[in-house]
Amino acid sequence: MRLFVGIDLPWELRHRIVALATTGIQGARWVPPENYHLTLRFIGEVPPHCAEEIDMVLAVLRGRRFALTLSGVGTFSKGGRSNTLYVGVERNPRLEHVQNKIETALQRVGLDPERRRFQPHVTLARLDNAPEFKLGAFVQAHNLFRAEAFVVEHFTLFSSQLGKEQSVYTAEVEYDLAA
Ligand code: 3AM
Repeated sequence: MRLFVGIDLPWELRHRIVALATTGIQGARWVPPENYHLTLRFIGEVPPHCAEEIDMVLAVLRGRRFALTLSGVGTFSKGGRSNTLYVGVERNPRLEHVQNKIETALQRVGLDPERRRFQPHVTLARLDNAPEFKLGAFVQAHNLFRAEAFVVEHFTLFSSQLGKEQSVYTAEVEYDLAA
C-alpha cells in the first residue's frame, strides 16, 4: 500500500480552488478537485502489517481542532524548473503542531524521519516544462487569493494508487481531532 497522511478539504473550498484552474498554461496537469488535499506526511509503500501499526499510532494521537485558511499561490521547483503549482496556507502553529505529532508518531513505528521541511500547500497542478513567464503571470494574478477559513475536524490516512493521468486517492481512515 502506498500511503500518506493528509487533510481532506470541504467541497465549498474545492470549488473555490478549482476556479483558479482555468487559464491555459502549457505543460500543466491540473489536479482534479476530488484529489485536492493537504499532505501532512508522505509515507510511501508499506506492507499491510506496517499499515496496521501506522493506523494504531495515529488512532491514539491526541490533537485539537483548528481553523485553516488557504491563501496565495506559488510554485515549487527542482533543478531550476518549476514542477508544482500550489495554493498556499496561512501560517498556522496549530497545523504545525499536529503535523509534528504525526511525524513523531510515525517515527515511533520505525519510519525514517522526513528530512524535507514541512511546507503546507494544496497542489493545483503538476508542471512539465511549463513556460516560466506564464507561471509568473499566474502567480501575480492569483496571489491575493484567500479562501474562507475552515475548521479541520479530522486528519486522514489516504492510500494512493498511481495512475497514468492522475492518481486515485482513497480516504482509508479518518482520525478525529478534539473540539
Ligand atoms: O500534496 P502533494 O500533491 O504536493 O507529490 C505527492 C503528493 O504531494 C507526494 O505525496 C503527496 C500524496 O501523494 N509524494 C509522492 N511521492 C513522494 C515522495 N517519494 C511524495 N512526497 C515525498 N516523497
